[in-house]
Amino acid sequence: MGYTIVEKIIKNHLVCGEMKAGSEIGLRIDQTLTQDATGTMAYLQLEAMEIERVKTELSVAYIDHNTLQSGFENADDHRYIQTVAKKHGVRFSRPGNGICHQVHLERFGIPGKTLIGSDSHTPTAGGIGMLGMGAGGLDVAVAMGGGAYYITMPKVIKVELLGALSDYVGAKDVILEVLRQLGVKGGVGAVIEYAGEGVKTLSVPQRATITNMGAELGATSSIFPSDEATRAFLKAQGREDAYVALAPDADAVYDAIYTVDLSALKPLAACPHSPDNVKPVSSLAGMKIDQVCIGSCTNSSLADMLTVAAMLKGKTIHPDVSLSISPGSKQVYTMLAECGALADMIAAGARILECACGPCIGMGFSPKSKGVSLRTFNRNFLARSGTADASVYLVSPEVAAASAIAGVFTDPTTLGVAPRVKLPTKFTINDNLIELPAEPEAAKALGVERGPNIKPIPKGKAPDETLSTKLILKVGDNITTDHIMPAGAKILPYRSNVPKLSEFCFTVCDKDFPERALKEGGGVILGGQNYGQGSSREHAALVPLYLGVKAVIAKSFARIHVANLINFGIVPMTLKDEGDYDKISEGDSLRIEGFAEAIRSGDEVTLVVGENETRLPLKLTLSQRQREILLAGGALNYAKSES
Ligand code: MIC
Ligand code: SF4
Repeated sequence: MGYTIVEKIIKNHLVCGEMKAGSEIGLRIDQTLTQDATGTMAYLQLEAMEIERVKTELSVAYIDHNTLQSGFENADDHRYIQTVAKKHGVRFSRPGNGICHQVHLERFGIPGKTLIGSDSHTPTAGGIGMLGMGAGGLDVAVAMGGGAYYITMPKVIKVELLGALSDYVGAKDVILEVLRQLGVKGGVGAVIEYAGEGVKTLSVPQRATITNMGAELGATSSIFPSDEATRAFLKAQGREDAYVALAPDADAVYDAIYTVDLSALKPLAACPHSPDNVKPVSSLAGMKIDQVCIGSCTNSSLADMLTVAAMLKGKTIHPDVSLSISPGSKQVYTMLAECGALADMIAAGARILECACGPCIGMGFSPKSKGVSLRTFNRNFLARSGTADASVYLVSPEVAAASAIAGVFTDPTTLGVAPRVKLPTKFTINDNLIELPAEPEAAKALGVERGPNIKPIPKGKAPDETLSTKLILKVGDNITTDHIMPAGAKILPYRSNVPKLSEFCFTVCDKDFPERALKEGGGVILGGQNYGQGSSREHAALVPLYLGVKAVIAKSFARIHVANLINFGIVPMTLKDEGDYDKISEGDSLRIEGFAEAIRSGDEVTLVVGENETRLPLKLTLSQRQREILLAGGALNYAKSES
């Protein structure tokens, strides 16, 4: 039986476990990346584990998220990351160099290698045939120290692409179509492997748009073959030597197969407040809009920007629309300036932002009250834009540009012939904003700068023999990490300050939660399906830990979040019978006898609820390694006890 691309890469990097779907495997990690909003924690953990020098082939620390410096906090964090990176062997991508995933694709991604990043959109690298996975900062720190990264051996889902895209239909529409077919839980436990004749019609940046938003399917990763288009991209980046061909064996077996006919696709939009709430743009045409934002790690490549510039050229955006454009990297920005496209954008009235995450993570550009905002981004979760009652639609750059001009939702296929954008055979290369680490000997003498915003990381405790506590919060299905630990310009500066950050925990759902949790001395949270989907932010586990949360019970969990919970000693349990969800109410007393014992070796516990002592079975789905981490009170304690 032949191998899929995913299996080939896993086989080459397997350090332990069996390649059997569903069992835990450990992988050797070739490259890591961090960004600033999760990076401070990752490096604090690297220091706590006393890792002097990273052991990966390449590790890069990017500054791209917290770039709105309205106080000292973000600047202090940037400086901490810069100095800690220099000392420990990590390259440092300075603010202004661009969004981590875009820059990594351009300058560092290598087909066939493994990459983990403290950011859920790390699978962007799948566009170049790399197995990129999002992970919590602690797991990234462990990988930097040469440790394995543990995942559940994924299923492999094939998405067969047929035909070629027509005018004004983009890569964004491909992934929106996949999201429409599979939904935000459709990729859980799987890697999506793209195949078929349509693949060769897509460039690497287009492929990266598709793999980027695989995160929104809940997938472990997404990947494209490495072929002549990959070679051409690498060559244009002056890195042809990094090219290797990658294709599945002819007799590779997939767990499921979906098909997307590129030639039949029409422009699509993900409607509020979920990336899988997909409708044809034609059905929304004419709806008045207030704001358009173009950029983010999903759609900020040179080709995307040149297309937008060509559509805006000689036009003025509608008077009722505010348009922001953030190019994905310094390379893209520079090339837009060099060819004059930037001038066309400016002339049309676009508000040009720096090359960073910006509005995507709520760093400015929040829409007006009840505003309708069209964004080329990847997430439209409730309140993520910073305006809770805004309606955010996710669209392609083509739809975004057409609508910005018209002032209403516009299907660009009604505009006639699309502009033809010609991509350069050579990108402008200037890596002067990537700082190299110090040589090992010199590094020893270097200090690390820590601003007053950087507070110690809360530590987990070993579980009690009997868990006796209360249900302090009950939430529904598809709770995102943006609900658990909101981001945005006002909150992100406290990513290194867990006590302060805790004041915002779950406030999107329940503004009294932090106070109640502290008053109750912690407790248990109950969630529905896919609890913790979205970002890799380990703050969504660290902060509940700080507030005293001991366990989370849910119908099911999202992959990265459940790993983060375990890393910080919070016990994830699932309802054996999903119908039992209705039998537990907020405020109920909860008791689990033999709690620690079950973590040691059991697969099931009995939850005793309320005064009536209703008994409900819960499942513990844990590997031996995860059991040991939980018993140690989290991965940091575990790592210490191992060394
Ligand atoms: C996001 O898109 O939500 C983020 C911000 O990039 C996160 C990381 C974070 O919370 O810092 C992600 O996707 O992992
Ligand atoms: Fe940044 Fe947005 Fe991409 Fe997250 S999704 S890495 S915030 S651009």
